[in-house]
Amino acid sequence: MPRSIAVLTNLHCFATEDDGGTDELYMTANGHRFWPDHGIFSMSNGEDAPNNAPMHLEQIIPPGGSVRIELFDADSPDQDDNLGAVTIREFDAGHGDLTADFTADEAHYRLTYHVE
Ligand SMILES: [Ca+2]
Ligand SMILES: [Ca+2]
Repeated sequence: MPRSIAVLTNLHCFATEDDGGTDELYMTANGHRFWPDHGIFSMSNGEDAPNNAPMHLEQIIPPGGSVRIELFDADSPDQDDNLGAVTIREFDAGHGDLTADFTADEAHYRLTYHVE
């Protein structure tokens, strides 16, 4: 069976969660932190991630399964904020670019992805 891969190609920030105007972000896939490679990535309103290079994050979708992507804003000493989740499935393949919004805690981020 050919395996399906979720490819995340952009994250756009419409509104940060933090009042200061910049969020300290990371993403998890099925509960495992995978982006960025180390630490956090900062974003402000109107920005796309990453700033310097095309985003191309691949996550293998288990056959018949799914990949759950969650976005977090790191806070200290408070607990990190979960900004929302998107579940990507095999049957999303062949539908071209898809988007999903993370909108928890009055934040607004849009993830662009496809399944190949
Ligand atoms: Ca926060
Ligand atoms: Ca923060």
